[in-house]
Amino acid sequence: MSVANPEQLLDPAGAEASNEVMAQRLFGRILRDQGVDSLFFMLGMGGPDSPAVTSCIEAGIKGYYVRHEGAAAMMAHGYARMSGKCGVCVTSLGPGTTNALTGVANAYLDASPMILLGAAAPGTWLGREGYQEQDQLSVFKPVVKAAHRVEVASRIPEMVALAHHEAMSGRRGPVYLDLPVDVMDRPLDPDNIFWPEGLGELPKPAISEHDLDRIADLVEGAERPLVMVGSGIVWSGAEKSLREFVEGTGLPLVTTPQVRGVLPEAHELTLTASRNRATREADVVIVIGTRPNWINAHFRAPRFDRDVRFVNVNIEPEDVGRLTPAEIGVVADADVALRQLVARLGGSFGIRERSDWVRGLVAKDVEVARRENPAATDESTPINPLRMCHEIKQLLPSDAIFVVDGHETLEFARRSIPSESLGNYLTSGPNGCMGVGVPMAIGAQVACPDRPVVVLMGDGGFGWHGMEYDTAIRHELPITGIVMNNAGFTSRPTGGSTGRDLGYQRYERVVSGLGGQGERVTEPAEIRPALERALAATVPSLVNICVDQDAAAPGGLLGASGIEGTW
Ligand SMILES: Cc1ncc(C[n+]2csc(CCOP(=O)(O)OP(=O)(O)O)c2C)c(N)n1
Ligand SMILES: [Mg+2]
Repeated sequence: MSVANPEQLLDPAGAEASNEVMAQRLFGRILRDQGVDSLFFMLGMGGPDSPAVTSCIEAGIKGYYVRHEGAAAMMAHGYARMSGKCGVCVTSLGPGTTNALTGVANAYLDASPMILLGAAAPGTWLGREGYQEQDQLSVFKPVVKAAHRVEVASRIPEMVALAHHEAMSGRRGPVYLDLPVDVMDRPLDPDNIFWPEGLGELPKPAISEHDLDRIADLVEGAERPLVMVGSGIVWSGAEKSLREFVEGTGLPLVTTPQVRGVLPEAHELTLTASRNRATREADVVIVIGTRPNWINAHFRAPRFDRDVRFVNVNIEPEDVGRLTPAEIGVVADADVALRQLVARLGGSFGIRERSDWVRGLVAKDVEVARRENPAATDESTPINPLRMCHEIKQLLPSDAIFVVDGHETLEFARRSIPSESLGNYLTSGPNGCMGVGVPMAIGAQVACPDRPVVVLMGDGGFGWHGMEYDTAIRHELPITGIVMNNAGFTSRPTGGSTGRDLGYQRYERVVSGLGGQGERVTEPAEIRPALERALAATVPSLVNICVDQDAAAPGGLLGASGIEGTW
C-alpha cells in the first residue's frame, strides 16, 4: 500500500486549502499505474467525467475525444485488439453512457478487454427520476464480464484495478464501472486511500505431462490432423510459437476470421481456399484459443466430420468443450501450450511429407491463388467490386492494419484480398455490427502509430460513424478510408428495394469538409492513382469508389455458408 501525494491529486478549482482530494481525480494515477496509456471519451455536463479525464491527461495518458460514445467503445475495441492491452472509455451519465452499449457488446462477443467508466446520476436521487437517471448497471450487465457500482469514493483505485484484472484475466472482455456523481465529487483524505499495484503477472497454465502424452498419441495416430486457432493466440502473444509448431510438425492451419494473418496467408501451411475442405475431412483437430460459435459452425457437421476428435486448449475453463465436447480438454495459455507442443511434437513426425491429404490441400490453395482473376482487368463501368479489391490487394502494404466494415463489401474483400499480417481483417467480430470501420481504424492507429491503417467500408457503414473522421483529423491519426459505394445498404439483388437506396452520395466531401483529403472515383483506371494519393496523405483520407449496385457477392454470411473458399 502506498499513500497519495496530495499535490498531484488536488482539484485546482477545489480543495487547495485543505489536504483533501476530490474522489474522481484519483483516476489518473490509478489508470497510469495499471499501465493504461490511452483513453477514449466524451464529456458531459455535471458528470464526474471532466476532472477524472483531466487527471488522466495530467498523469500522462493520452485522451481522444469523440463524436459518439458508441464509437468511443469501438475505438477502445480496435485499440485493444492491436495493442494487446485493455481499452478504456469514459462517458457521461444517462444517454452518454447507454450510447456506448453496442460497442461494449461487440467487445464482449469478441472477447476483447475494455473498461467503461460511466458517470451515473447521484445515489441521493435514486428512484426520483433525477436528471439522466437510468439503471445503467442493469443495462450493461448482459454484455460485460462484470459490472460494479462504485459506492465508496476511497475505493476508486481498488475498483479500477479490479475492473482491469477482470477484463484481462481468462477470456478477455469488457467491465463496466458505474460512477455516481455524488460519490465522485466527495472530498477524501489522501492518507486513507488504498493504491493497488499494477496488474501483476497473470497465470499462464500449462498442459499437464499426462495430457501432453495423450495429445501426442492422438495426433501421431491421426490420418488427417489439423490445427485451428483463434484470438487466444493474440492475447497470449503466441504468434512465434504457433509458427514454430506448424513448421515443425507440418500440420496445416486454419484460423478464425479475427486472426487472419497470424501466420501470413502466403505461408503454404496456412490454408485459404481449401480450409473448408480441411475442416470437413480432418480426423483430429487441435483447437487453440477459440470457442464454438456461428462463425465456426459450433465445431459441428457438416463443417466438421461427424467422427472428428477434438483437442481443445483454452485459457477459460468454461470454453473448453462448450457445446461440442472435447476428447482432450485442456485449460492452458496458448503460448505456453504451443511451446510444450513444439517440444513434444515439433519435427518429430513430419506429417506433410507422409500425407497426400496435406499435399492436396496445399496444392489446391496454390492453384486457386494463381488463378487468373478476370475482374482484375475488368474495365467496365460501373466498377466491378472485384476490380476494386484487386487494386487494393496490389497496393495494400503488407504490414497494414486492414479494417473491413459492410456486408457485400466484406464478402467481396475477404475472398479476394489475402491477409499477410496480424490485424488484417479487423471487424466487429461475431456481433456482425455495421459501422465499426472508422472507429476501429482510429483505435488501431492509436495502438500502432507506425503501421498504415486502411479501412474498407460500405457506404452504409460510413454512415454510422463517418463523423469520427473529425476525431481522426483533430487527433492527427492519418487513417486511409475506402468506401465501396454501391449506392445503398447491400447490393440491389441482395437488399431489394425496401429501405435500401442511399444514392451515390459524396462521402469524400464530408471528409474534405472536415479537413481531411477526399476523392471520388467512378472509372476503373482512376482507382489506383486515387488509392496511391490517399495512402500517401499525411491527413486522414477517403476514396469514395462508386461500384455496380447490382454486384452481389456469392456465398452466405461470414463463414456460415460452408462453401469452398469462404471464410
Ligand atoms: C449496427 C447494425 N445495424 C444494422 C445491421 C443490418 N445490416 C447488415 S448489412 C447492412 C447494410 C450494409 O450496407 P453497407 O455498409 O453499404 O455495405 P454493403 O453491403 O452495401 O457493402 C445492414 C443495415 C447490422 N448488421 N448492424
Ligand atoms: Mg453499400
